[in-house]
Amino acid sequence: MSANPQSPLVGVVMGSRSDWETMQHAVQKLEALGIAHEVRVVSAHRTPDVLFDYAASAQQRGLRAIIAGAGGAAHLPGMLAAKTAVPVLGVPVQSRALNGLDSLLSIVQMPGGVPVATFAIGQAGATNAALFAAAMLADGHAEIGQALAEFRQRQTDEVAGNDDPRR
Ligand code: RP5
Repeated sequence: MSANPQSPLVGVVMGSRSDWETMQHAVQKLEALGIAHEVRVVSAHRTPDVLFDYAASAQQRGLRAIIAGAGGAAHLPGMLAAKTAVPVLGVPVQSRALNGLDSLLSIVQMPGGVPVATFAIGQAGATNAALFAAAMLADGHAEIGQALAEFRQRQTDEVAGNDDPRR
């Protein structure tokens, strides 16, 4: 559940509670940028009916992006994309068996016609999915565009202000 009382613009879903360690980084970024969001565990394999209901109602509930993280045979992002026109941003969770290569390939190799925007494996992917959602929303939400611009400026300043690796 989102801490933000506004109607959620972004849904963050994951296939298992075990994905939270990765997906919390997407949520942290959404919170930092002041983007209203919700968080749910929705499993393509264990709760397929919940997945269908979630995807079928997403647009009408006002979601403008769904960030979906899953590991292993990671069907969740693709199945969501099959059932909603809301853009799906897929985050491959690092799996124990294959270090997330299985997750990455499961998410990125969608057949032509049902796109899932696929991000890096693990924390970087979760972070970037949230930043990408912010960029998508910036056009219609000036305050999100402003928060994103400020984040990027801080990031630039931090690197520029620490450019001698010996210090
Ligand atoms: C996937 O299986 C989940 O997305 C998770 O990454 C992986 C393992 O799930 P658990 O066995 O930890 O619940 O469905």
